[in-house]
Amino acid sequence: MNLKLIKGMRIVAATHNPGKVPEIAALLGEDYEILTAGQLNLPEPDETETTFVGNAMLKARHAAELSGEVSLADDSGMSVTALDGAPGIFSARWAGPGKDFAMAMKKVEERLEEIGAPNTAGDRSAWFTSALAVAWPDGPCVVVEGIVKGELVFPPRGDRGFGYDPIFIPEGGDRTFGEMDPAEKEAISHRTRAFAKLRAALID
Ligand code: ITT
Repeated sequence: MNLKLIKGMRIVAATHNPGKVPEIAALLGEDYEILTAGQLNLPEPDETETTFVGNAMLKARHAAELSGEVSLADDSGMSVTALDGAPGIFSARWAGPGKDFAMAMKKVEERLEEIGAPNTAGDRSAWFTSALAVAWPDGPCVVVEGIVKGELVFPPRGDRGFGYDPIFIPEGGDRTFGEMDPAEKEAISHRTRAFAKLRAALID
């Protein structure tokens, strides 16, 4: 069994998040024919696992079984040190069914205020995690994880990217992901770091 991503291969981007699709497409580059879960009308599975890795595998396997194609899923989220890692795997769920990330970012700010965390770098530290899983229709699955550390800033800044990007300043920088153009974010993001590991394992 050849567990490699061969040039020209069709790959399903097993995500229903429109913010992730261009980032996944940019990482895979021109060498693959990319189909999205949306284009294939694949249903969204319930994320019943308790880790990023577990949920990434669940989503990749689900898409591979239903589509019959090699499928790549991302499970990701933002973890806040002072909130014991929340929202973490619940990052999407904090935005509610309406996917309201202005509300989710406000909730993070309010939770920090509730515990009296002052607006200092130490107490505002956070990190993004991306677990990327590739599943083959006949069973095998490869999964990797990447992170980027940073700190939170309120109010949100910038309207680029998606999700929690406007409150996250990556380590060593002074602008949020929401203020960066896509290439700048891609150069350092958790998703890019996970993809580098996937590339090393699966792409010649
Ligand atoms: P799929 O499961 O269909 O891929 P989802 O949005 O439900 O879509 P997740 O369960 O992985 O995906 O939730 C991850 C959430 O974490 C996502 O909705 C964002 O709010 C946030 N997130 C992940 N990566 C991010 C990034 O690069 N920038 C900002 N927010 C991010």
